[in-house]
Amino acid sequence: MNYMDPFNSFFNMKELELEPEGDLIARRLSDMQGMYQQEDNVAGNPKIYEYYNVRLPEIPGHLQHCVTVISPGKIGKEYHMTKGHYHEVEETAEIYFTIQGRGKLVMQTKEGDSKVLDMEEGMISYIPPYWSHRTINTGEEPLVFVGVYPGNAGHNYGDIEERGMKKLVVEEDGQPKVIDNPD
Ligand code: S6P
Ligand code: ZN
Repeated sequence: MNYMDPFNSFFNMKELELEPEGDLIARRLSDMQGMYQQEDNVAGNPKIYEYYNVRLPEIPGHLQHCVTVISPGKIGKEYHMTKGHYHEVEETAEIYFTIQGRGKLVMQTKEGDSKVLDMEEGMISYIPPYWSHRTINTGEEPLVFVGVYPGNAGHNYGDIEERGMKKLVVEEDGQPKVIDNPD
């Protein structure tokens, strides 16, 4: 039997960096074209979020885990958010553990049901099989959370890239509000 050695990763809460780094993926506004309602007239190409994947085999039995950091800010009225995805293997679930900041977790099924959960320090959110998921930073500091999901889950971005999500999170009178997507 070829055993993998157990190992630790360390998330540096001051630098907001994973050690050792693993795979670091940064998403800027240009990586999310068409996902925000008002993306024109935004100065520059702001970094919206980044996430660190611990490198693991993409096979059943393993548990992928990664840390996402969404910077605070808005594009038009919409708060900074992730692209959102279904898992390629749709019957795989995920757990998000929020370690800093405040936000919303928007989920949707292919039948069109939507659910929105609050994210705040200490919250453990369960994303059951079949629900697509997107996270939104509604606070003034970085929103930081750990995601844990099956090794073979994979990611399907296409559906949300093409059709968006039914619920948007916008700022109204200084407060986050969940609204229906007008498109
Ligand atoms: C992976 C998990 C997260 C996201 C990350 C970025 O299954 O849900 O690690 O990958 O939050 O979001 P997205 O939608 O760009 O992958
Ligand atoms: Zn996921």
